[in-house]
Amino acid sequence: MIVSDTIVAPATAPGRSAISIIRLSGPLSLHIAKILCGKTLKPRIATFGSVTFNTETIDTGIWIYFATPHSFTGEETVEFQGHGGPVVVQAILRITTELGARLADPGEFSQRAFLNGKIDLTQAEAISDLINASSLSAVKAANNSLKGEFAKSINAIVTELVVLRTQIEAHIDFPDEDIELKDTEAFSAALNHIRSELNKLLTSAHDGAKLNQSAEIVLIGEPNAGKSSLLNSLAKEPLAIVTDIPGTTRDLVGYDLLIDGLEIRITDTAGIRSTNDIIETEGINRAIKAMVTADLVLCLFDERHHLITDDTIQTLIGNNTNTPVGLLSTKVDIKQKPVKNHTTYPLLEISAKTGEGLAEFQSWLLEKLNLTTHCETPYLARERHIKHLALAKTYIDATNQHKLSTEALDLIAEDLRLTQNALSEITGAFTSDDLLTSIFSTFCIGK
Ligand SMILES: Nc1nc2c(ncn2[C@@H]2O[C@H](COP(=O)(O)OP(=O)(O)O)[C@@H](O)[C@H]2O)c(=O)[nH]1
Ligand SMILES: [Mg+2]
Repeated sequence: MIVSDTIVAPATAPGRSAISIIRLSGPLSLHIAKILCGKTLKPRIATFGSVTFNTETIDTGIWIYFATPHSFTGEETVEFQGHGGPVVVQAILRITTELGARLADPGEFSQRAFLNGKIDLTQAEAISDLINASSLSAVKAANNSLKGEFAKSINAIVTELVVLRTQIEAHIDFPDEDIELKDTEAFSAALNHIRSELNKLLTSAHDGAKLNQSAEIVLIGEPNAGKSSLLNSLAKEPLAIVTDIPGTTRDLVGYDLLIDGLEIRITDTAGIRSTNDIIETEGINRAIKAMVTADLVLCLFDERHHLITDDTIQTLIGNNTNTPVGLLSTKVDIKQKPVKNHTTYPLLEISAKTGEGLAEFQSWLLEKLNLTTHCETPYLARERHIKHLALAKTYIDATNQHKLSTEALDLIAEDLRLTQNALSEITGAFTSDDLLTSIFSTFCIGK
């Protein structure tokens, strides 16, 4: 157990809510809780009590004490579930810091859980991935990683590597001992097995990384094209002001659209046109900036007023973006005939007023974004994991360059060591001690 100071932080989101949870972790946690509630707290028992400091009661709620090491962080931990008012929460945080706690840094509870060996790095990352999951598939995959499935697959490969390294290093370090690589074929087979397991893991990590992606869509077009109406219709509430006065929308207005559990951020913007209005100009600049970082720009057109051509779209998006573009022909409810697509961009007809085309719009959107709502993958992987898995693959592949011979053992040993290091970086494990233990456990050291 790493001895550290006592940290405190609200565990619930800021703002007003029915309940908020404040969490203390570290050696002073129970001491601080006792001062505030004036009661003896028993581990894992919910105790009703107040937060009273200097005879003044700030809140009443439920106190729960988790004794070390049976807590999330492994340290002495206390949680207080109180009323969810920002002033109440701030007052409790201030009092606990007066009593010796320190405000926690972001992720510090999980970091302590990792440092105290309660979870490995992939599990710590999975906690954050679960919270930020943008689809049900991502939730499932993050839960698998949280259960330690990803680390288990990595550790299985590491175990195989350690066995091979033990054989090789023993031969290098104790050449006088009669330890030989008995069967080079078996050794090559073991290497091949590691290689294929690593390849499988890399493939599922690539799939898993896709789940970590979320998409951002920006609605642009001329004023009055129906951008804000579309946003409101998708959100089923009037988030953006809709009028028939051009230039109504100025600021960016966002909404997280859920399609089969997949979250897609849709941003309404100011209509793009020349204007002398300073505020509207700023709104247009924001729209242009949003286009650059978006995954898809949707150009909305009221076809009754404009023939849609590549030129008109280029005028709107200018040289501002390489982001893919799609076209939405709006107000289909008051159009005479179906729109003909004279452009090279994909086009869909919709009506924000009647909802026509909006169901199709959702699947069209997923297709244009190359997203799927049902991605079955065992793990939710991050770029960091892919980077280290790819590195591990490079090292294990490098062992292929050497013919298995006594002269090549040093080189193979080094490649295997680097492979293991790359994998251990993923789980955050410290490996050299493990390796020493493994090597000498097969020897009589007293000799
Ligand atoms: N008939 C019809 N009118 C619409 C539709 N969408 C928007 N409008 C009208 O078009 C005008 C401009 O809409 P708005 O959403 O503010 O356009 P924006 O400037 O692109 O955000 C408003 O009067 C809306 O009521 C639609 O699907 N059908
Ligand atoms: Mg608008």
